[in-house]
Amino acid sequence: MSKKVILSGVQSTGNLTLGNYLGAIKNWKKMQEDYECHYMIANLHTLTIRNDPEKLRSNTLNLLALYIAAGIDPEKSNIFIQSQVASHAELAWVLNCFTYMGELSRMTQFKDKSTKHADNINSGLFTYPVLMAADILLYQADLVPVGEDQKQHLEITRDIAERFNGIYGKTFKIPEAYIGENAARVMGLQDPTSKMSKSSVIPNDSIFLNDEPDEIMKKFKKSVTDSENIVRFDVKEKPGISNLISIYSAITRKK
Ligand code: ATP
Ligand code: LTN
Repeated sequence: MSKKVILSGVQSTGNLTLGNYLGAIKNWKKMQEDYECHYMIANLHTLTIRNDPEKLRSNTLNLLALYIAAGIDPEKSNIFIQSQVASHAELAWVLNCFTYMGELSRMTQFKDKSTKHADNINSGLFTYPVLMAADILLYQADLVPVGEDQKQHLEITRDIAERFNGIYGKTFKIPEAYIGENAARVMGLQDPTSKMSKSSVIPNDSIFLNDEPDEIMKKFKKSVTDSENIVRFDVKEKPGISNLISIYSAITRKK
């Protein structure tokens, strides 16, 4: 029986965070043992924000090095740079013609990013999920390992594929999101109500994979908790403590 196909990617917007690692890349590593895996550096997706060309080039190669350092083995998995495979952008155009403005305007990432980059709400930011759908459908992927924040993008990918198949006959495999049970959504250490992200502008909010160990300890020690003198898991009432417990559990594999 042929192996199931996996495709995933990370935007080359900077250093990887602990959130990227626990939410996505840790699962990629496990999957490469049993599946046909394609792991992409999503550098076209980063064009939705303004980039310095030199910085983008070095971030792209940096991310490649981080994939390998995180255990993605180029002998077992296909690692590639999105912009070097022209069919991603080509299929994105075709799929754009099968995607409705209404469904794109419901995407929470679009809403978040257009608030953050209010001076540059370009149409790439709006059609971002269509390029992501092209990435996935091009490889006839069965499973897409991502963090929880990408679930909505997987749903729209399935809707686009089903719509296309409904009109022209079975063309695309309908992919499924693979979301790990632990740490699918790591929150910021300073603002535990929003997700930890590479592009966070809040100092000490994100742990980066290439932070020095004592810097990591300092960030954890400074993390925002609450005034109650008790450690208990309660995401609503105690988001800071609950986030620290989830991170601890994901790293030590203790439940
Ligand atoms: P940016 O800040 O540039 O938007 P990001 O840190 O949100 O970047 P992405 O490149 O958008 O990272 O995401 C790469 C992968 O990491 C995706 O699968 C995403 O779901 C996952 N991921 C990102 N942040 C987290 C998080 N805080 N917790 C769990 N998974 C995450
Ligand atoms: N949008 C994703 C990155 C990404 C991706 C993909 C993930 C681009 N193309 C295809 C999975 C499959 C994000 O994490 N922000």
